[in-house]
This record gives sequence, structure tokens and C-alpha cells, in this order.
Amino acid sequence: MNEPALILILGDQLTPDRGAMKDARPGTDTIVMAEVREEAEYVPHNRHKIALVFAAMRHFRDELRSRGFTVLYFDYEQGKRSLLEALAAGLQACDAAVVKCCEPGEFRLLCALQQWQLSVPLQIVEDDRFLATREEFSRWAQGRKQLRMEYFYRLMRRKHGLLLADDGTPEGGKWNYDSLNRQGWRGKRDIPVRPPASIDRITAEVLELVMREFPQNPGDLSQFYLGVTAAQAMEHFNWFLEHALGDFGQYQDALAEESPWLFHSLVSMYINIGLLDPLRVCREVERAWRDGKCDLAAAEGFIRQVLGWREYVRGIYWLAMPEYGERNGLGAHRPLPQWFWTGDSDLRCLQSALRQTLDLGYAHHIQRLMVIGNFALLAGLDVEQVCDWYLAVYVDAFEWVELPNTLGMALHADDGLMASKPYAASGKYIQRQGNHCKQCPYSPAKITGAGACPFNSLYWHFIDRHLHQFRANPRMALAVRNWERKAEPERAAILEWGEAELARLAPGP
Ligand code: FAD
Ligand code: DLZ
Repeated sequence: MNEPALILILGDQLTPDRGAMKDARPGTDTIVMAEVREEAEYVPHNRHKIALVFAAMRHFRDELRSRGFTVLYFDYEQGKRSLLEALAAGLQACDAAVVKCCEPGEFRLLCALQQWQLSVPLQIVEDDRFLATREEFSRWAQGRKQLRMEYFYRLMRRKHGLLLADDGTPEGGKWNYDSLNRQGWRGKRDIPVRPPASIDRITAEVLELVMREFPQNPGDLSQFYLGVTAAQAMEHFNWFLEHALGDFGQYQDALAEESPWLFHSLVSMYINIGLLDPLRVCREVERAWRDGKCDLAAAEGFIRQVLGWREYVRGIYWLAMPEYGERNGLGAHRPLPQWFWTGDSDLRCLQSALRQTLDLGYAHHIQRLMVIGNFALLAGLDVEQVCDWYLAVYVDAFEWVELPNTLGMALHADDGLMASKPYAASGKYIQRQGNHCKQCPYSPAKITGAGACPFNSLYWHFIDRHLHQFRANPRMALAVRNWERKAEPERAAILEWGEAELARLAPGP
């Protein structure tokens, strides 16, 4: 098509030559980008996320201009309410015969786009930044009784030739080395200190804007730590390869008092907004292993997260939306406690995970899943409210990845589509994985009575509440048996204690 196009680039589509930018022609096509109220306000996003998105958009605009593109850019102060409003202004300013936009990552925005009445046709382009297409995932899922990430991951390993020996078998003889990646944190390693963010004039202006315009949102911008260009994101990733990947595997599931990020990569936000390419990061990690910079379990563990889990959750999202977002399979409706927005919990693990989440917009996977998510699951917090909270507080949160992880993996509200059993655990798990319990007023060794860790009674309360469902799930058989084996008076005492903890920690309406 030779007609000039107006290309709309969203704040999480910052990759040249991909999506709607593929085949874009400087001098012929015009780009439009806009910081708009609707996108900035649909949840109370963490300020770090808004700052990242706006600063990265502004740097991307300049990069496109330096490549010869005309970019119409509406910054937040120009007061555009919606992307549609910005697009309409863009169409007035150029003679485009078609509008192009890469498919958005959130269902709500895709629906909005499809309703737009424009003066020229709208062409929605496939998002080709993923390692599996939506069709590929649907085809794989079709006819399967149960979807399991592990099998999809193996398909992806073969498709992209990652960590394969010459004969096509998995390196080391196994597809998955997860069992080696579960060490708890006992403070035996130095945790490397991450280099600070480099803040130029554009980023400084954005930080000021976000502080001014979003006074009620979470996020302590005095601690801004993010890269905002592809080059900076790559520097952060290279730092990870050099200083953290070696310990990433064994401490992947660890919980530490000393650090919000331990040896994690902190790259999800860059991959999600298009500053880093998921295949490239996988290949670099494979290369680091082949160069002897980390062991196979670390490399495989990392690659499985990006190539396996990340693609898998996206597949589930598009396969099951919009009905997926309505699911609440365990009937969880207890209101989200106010302290989720302050971090004021006297449980040390929750306090740590919540405070860093609110201040930095970051928590690693085990904090999201086994501390905050586990509490929400055991307490039966309202699924929709919890999902909205997760979408708001993390810098890397976009619904295609946030929703299946929260609703499916953490809250088991999707009737087992994501995971065959709930990720439910007592205080003993949290104690095993790290050193928070040493600083906590509660003891993971006690189930009831003063000083008992609330995760313990809440765990059994949860099992008891859903006994009927769990009896039908072979993967829950052990938990059910352990509960039923307890003497009736003990069960009654645990349930009574659990009730009291619920009333204290998550009071009803
Ligand atoms: P690392 O631990 O270093 O892992 C490497 C990379 O693997 C990540 O950068 C990410 O790209 C990918 N990855 C790992 N696990 C997952 C996963 N389960 N799903 C998708 N990608 C994964 N991730 C998001 O990107 N956005 C979200 O909104 C989000 N919400 C989550 C909510 C819950 C309840 C849970 C349990 C997990 C969520 N995750 C989300 C997945 C995961 O926790 C984050 O990707 C990870 O913590 C980001 O930190 P990192 O870059 O240091 O990851
Ligand atoms: C997250 C975000 C924010 C805070 N602001 C904007 C914006 O002003 N303009 C924009 O184009 N994109 C923004 N984004 C990213 C979008 O919310 C994202 O593209 C959709 O949620 C689809 O994934």
C-alpha cells in the first residue's frame, strides 16, 4: 500500500521496525504518540510506571525523529483525554489515507479501538514482538484436556532452538532444572549493588510532571531506578548477566530482608514496553551459559520464565478473554484491606513485599505469588479488587500478563486453567525461603494462640472452606488428608483462630 499512513504508537510499543512500525516510511508516514488521561488514570498506576512509560515514549519520539520520521507528540500538559482525541488531532494535521496501530496488549483497549469512528480506515497490525503468535498458541491449546506450561515451553525451545544439543535433545538431558532453583535465603552471599539510573533532562522533566500530576498515586520517585531507552535497558540487562545471573537460579525463589531484588533481572518492564527483545535476552543468557558464566540451571530457569511463562500467560489471556476476567472460581469476595495501599502490616514478609511494591513498583515473583498472592488467596480477598491492585502497583503491569498471573496463578480463580493446584502455603514455606520470620512478631511454628503466624491458621481455614472442591483434585489430596487427620477439637480451634485472624486482618464490609 503506497498511501500515506498515520501510525499510532502506544506507550508499551516502543520498538522500531516491529508492529505498526514494520515497513514504516520516513517522509511518507506520520507517527502519532500521546500521553493521555484515559491511559494514565484507568487504575492508580505506580508513579514509577507512569514515569517509565512517559520518559520512554519521549525518548522514543526523539529516536524516530532522528531516523527522519515526522512525529506528532502530545505531552500530558496538552490535556488530551483519550487516544482517540489525539488521533483525531493527528488526522487533521496530515493527509493520511489510513491509520495503523499495532494490536494493544489489553482487551479493553482493543475493544475501544474497534469501536473508533475515524475519517479513514483503521488497520490493526499483529504484535510480532512475541515468540509465539496468538494463533500458534490457540492451535496448541485446541483439543487438550489440560493446558500445562511445561509442554508449551518445550515446543518453544524447539521452535527457537534454545538450549538444545546438536541432536535436538535438551542440553544436560532434562528440559527443566527447577528443583535446583529453590534455595532459601540465609544471607550467605553478597548481593551486588545495582548502578543508579541515569537521569537526563527529559527524564527529570517527566519525574517532575508525574510528582505534580499524580500526588495520590503510590511510588517514591526519589528512588527512580529505571532505564528509559533501549540502550539503557540493555545496559541494565548486561549488568544482570555480569553480576547477578550466576546466582539467579539457586536464589530465584528466595525471600530476603536485605534486598528487594536479590539476583533477579529487573527486565520485565523493558521487555513489556518494547525496549528489550525477549528472544535476544534468552539468546544472551544461553550464550552466558555456553561461555561458562552461569550454570545450566540458572540459564534454563531464566529462559523458561521468558520463553515459557511469559508466552504462556499471554496465550491464556487472549484465548480466554473477556470471560476470563470475570472468573471467581473459589467465590472470593472479601474486600481488599486498606493496608494493601500503605504496607502497614505487622507480618514482616507482607510488610516488606508491600512496602517495596508501593515504593518501587517492584516485587519479585515469589513475593508476588507466595507472600502477597498467597495471603489474598488464603484470606479469600475479592478477585477483581486484587487484580486491579496488581495492575496498579507494578511497573511491569499490563493486563495481558498481570491478569493470568494474578487471577489464575495466584488466586486460582480460573478453575485450574493456569495451574493444576492452588499455590497455597503456610508460614513454614515463607520461613524456609528466607529470613523475614526472624524479624517478625509471629512464629511460623505456631498455628493458634498469641504470636501464631496468621498464614498457618489461614491456610487450614482455606483448605476447610474449599474441602469439597479440593477432595476432587488429586494434587490437593495430601493437604486434604492432613487436615482430615487432625482431631475434631484441634480443627475447631484452628478454624476459630483463623476466623479471628480474618476479622482482624481483612475485615468484611
Ligand atoms: P526475573 O525473576 O528476573 O525473571 C526473568 C523474566 O521472566 C522477567 O523479566 C519476565 O519477563 C519473565 N517472567 C518471569 N515469570 C513470569 C510470569 N509468571 N509471567 C510472565 N513473565 C514472567 N510479570 C509482568 O511482567 N507483569 C505483571 O504485571 C506481572 N504480574 C504478576 C502478578 C502475580 C500475582 C505474579 C505471581 C507474577 C506476576 N508477574 C508479572 C510475573 C513475574 O513476577 C514478573 O515478571 C517478575 O517478577 C519481574 O521481575 P524480573 O524482571 O526481575 O524477573
Ligand atoms: C501505561 C500507559 C500510561 C500510564 N500512559 C499511556 C499514555 O499516556 N499513552 C499511551 O499510548 N500509553 C500509555 N500507557 C500504555 C497503555 O496503557 C498500553 O498501551 C495499554 O494498556 C495496552 O497494553
